[in-house]
Amino acid sequence: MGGVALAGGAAWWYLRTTGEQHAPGAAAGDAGLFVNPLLVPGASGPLGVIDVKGPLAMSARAAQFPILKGKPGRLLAYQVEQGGKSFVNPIFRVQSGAQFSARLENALDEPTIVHWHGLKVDARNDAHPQFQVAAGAAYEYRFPVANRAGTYWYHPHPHRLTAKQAYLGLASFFIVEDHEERALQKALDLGFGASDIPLVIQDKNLDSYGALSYAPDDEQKVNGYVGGDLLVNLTPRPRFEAATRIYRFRILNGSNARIYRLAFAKGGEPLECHVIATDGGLLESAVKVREAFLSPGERVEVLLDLRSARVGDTVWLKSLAFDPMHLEMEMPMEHGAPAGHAGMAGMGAPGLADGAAIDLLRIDVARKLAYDRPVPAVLSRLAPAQPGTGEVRKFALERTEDRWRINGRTFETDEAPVTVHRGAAEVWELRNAARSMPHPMHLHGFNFRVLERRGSPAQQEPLALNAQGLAATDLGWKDTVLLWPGETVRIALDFSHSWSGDQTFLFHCHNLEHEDEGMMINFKVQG
Ligand SMILES: [Cu+2]
Repeated sequence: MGGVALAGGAAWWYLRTTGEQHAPGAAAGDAGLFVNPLLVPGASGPLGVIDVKGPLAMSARAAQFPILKGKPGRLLAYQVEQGGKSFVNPIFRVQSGAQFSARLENALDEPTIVHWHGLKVDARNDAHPQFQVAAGAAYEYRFPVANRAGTYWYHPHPHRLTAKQAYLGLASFFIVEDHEERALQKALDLGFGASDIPLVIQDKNLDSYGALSYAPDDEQKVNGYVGGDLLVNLTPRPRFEAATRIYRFRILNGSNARIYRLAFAKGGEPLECHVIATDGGLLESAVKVREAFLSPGERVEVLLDLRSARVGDTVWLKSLAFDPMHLEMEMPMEHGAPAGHAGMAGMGAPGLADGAAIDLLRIDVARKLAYDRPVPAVLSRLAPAQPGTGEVRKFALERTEDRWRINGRTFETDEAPVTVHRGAAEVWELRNAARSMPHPMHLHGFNFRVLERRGSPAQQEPLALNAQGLAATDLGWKDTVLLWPGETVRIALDFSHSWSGDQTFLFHCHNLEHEDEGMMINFKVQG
């Protein structure tokens, strides 16, 4: 990489991690080590907020970022210089209906392209690998923000380099606002970065210099690359000081392959929270849950009610232990279950296996606040999902001949195995093989509704809220849906759009190693 240390902010980043201690992993039980102030969005610097009002100039480049105190950590980042301020992986905040335009300069030493994850854009703006930008070249994005309010995000999508570049740091949020969103902010007195906090959860492997290393072996390419160092907003073992009020957390799983079983807990007891939004924005009303699975690429927004907490209380955001279901290899059956699969799942991440219990964020209730805002009864006038009367198209997810495949296929840049008609309403039935792995399936260009989830494993089934088997994270508008081994999920899609000409988009697994290894197909929207 062409080494470019970012001017200005470095000293502040060192300050941020004062008191930081490094220990391998963040396995549950290291409570005393959570002393690093959580990085929250500010007016500049890493995850600084840019209220987008005009054309942007951004670059993808190598940057210095000491994730660990005193270590010259390096990563890849998006950088924007604007109004005398320097932004690293800036959070773009945009009003629904506004025009978005950005010039991407590729200052990496390999191709890249930005994918606006969840946004309804045409193919040219969507980061199909055919548009990827050579090292040293630039690309112009220009599109109207057609989405409703929601927590979207952006990350690289170059051919077979997505996993590496996203892992090395290229990712941030794209927040869309509209009148329903503003009403919620007003009702709950939310302030972005103060009481309305985006959290990107990523698992990395840091070397002794505090640098990220991405070197999956063949087995990690099959399973996905999981790391032993958990970061929330690039902060290891983070701590957040809260008041006695309602907080909104917009949680993004920005990991390459690790799934989280998210839960809040106080004194070892699970706490209820309210799910208010999923990938594509607000639900009609809040849904109380005690846990939720979040797979790579998915977002879930929750309200955590600390009104009745006491000063001195500590609440944890955790990932509870679960079965990672790495069943892709035939193994001897013992006691009716495949023997030892939970053990093999941890290879490559000593001490922090996929599915292990993890402490993610320590929330210390530090001050009393007079706050009496209730959770609004109605969040959004969200239309119910249509039952899905269109053509049913079937997609089989399985591993054959040593590759993860969609309907037997792996990715070919210039082939489109699926053609749909512009304006068509369709139902897609996604079926994950019994001997498989979890696959978070992501659709570009359009959002969808989840109609039903069948054949769920024992750890997913109790989360179902209705007869269709849907969990809270299946509600509302989605762009990524998790399929456990043995599950069949039906989604409803509407291929209406306002662009001219044929459009080719991607449908792929968001386990980024699976994606780069070819678990991806083109679909063409004709007309
Ligand atoms: Cu996959």
